[in-house]
Amino acid sequence: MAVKYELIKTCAQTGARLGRLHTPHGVIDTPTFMPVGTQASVKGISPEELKAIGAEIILSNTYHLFLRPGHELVKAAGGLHKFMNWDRPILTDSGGFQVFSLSEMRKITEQGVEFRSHINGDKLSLTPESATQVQNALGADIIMAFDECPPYPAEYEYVKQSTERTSRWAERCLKAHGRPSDQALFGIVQGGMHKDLRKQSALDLTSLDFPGYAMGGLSVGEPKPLMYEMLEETIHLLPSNKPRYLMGVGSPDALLDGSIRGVDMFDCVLPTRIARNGTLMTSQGRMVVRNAKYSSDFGPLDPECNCYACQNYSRAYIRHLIKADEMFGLRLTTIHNLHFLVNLMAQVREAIREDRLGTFRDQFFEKYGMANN
Ligand code: PRF
Ligand code: ZN
Repeated sequence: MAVKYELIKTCAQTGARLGRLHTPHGVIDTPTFMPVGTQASVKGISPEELKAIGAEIILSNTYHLFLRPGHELVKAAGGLHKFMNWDRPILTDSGGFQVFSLSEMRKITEQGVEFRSHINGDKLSLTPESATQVQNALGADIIMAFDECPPYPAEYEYVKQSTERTSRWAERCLKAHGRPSDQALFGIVQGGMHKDLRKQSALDLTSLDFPGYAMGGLSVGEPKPLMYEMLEETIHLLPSNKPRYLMGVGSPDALLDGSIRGVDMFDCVLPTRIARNGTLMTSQGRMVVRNAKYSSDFGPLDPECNCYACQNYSRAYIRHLIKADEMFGLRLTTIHNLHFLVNLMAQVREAIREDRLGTFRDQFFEKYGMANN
């Protein structure tokens, strides 16, 4: 078994899980937030900086690396860890989501997905077998089954067909998996916004005995309460001795409310994406440092933060850098936002340890603001 999940305790106040995930490249404390490094790089940030931030695992994308530079090249470099000089755990998403959101002219069949590259228009395909083989070549510690994430909203009949196909694809991924001893293949529960389909998907996938499970198809434009309803419907069907990953979710409020519902792993482009347009997550809520009101503010981005950016630079300086199109400004905002979420998860774990995650959540929301996420 490539990964081993160790449940340390559950929070008496909320039921959230404190755990440790053991992988070939080290241990991850859970619940955890995974910064996204789509193209084998967390945009603008070096692996050394990621370590200083406290990131324990990063996510990369099969779809992007398959298109460019190609998995054979990454394999020839000695695998993704070596290629990008990151020696901690990596998770690769299967491409089953990116192919639907990025590629053009895609066609889904029982076999897989045919599409045109968003880079050069080449006609390509991904199947459960090839997506798994590509991930075997990349060499991440955790790899994901090739799934279809149906759009929201979608017709019941379509979601039913899609979800059943995703279960059949999951079985094909398991069969094609060439490195089960050092790469853990996680199954992905789908089912759209339909409770019966979610349940069936969870049953199908758990019968296949994956070393971990993800909840996919959520945070695709549905209202948050509906997302939590679907999450609650599914999560108790998953084995408690294996990790649970909520895909593509990472706003501060969702990290708290997801942890409370038993999620162990999260990923999201939100902190890095908004950082690149000058928006910060701070202990007081969101802040747009480009705004004129910060032009002579010599205080740190967040007075409660001890990240590299807040320890050394002022709002006025960072605002100036961004206005002047200096890359360093966006590196600093990225460092801060990632630190904010990584540190938030450390606080979540501490609160679980002390059976007070519910109280912590309410205090956080009070300060950060509900509408601000
Ligand atoms: N499937 C995969 N990756 C994903 C998703 C999914 O459903 C989502 C949905 N939020 C994000 N990333 N494979
Ligand atoms: Zn900071």
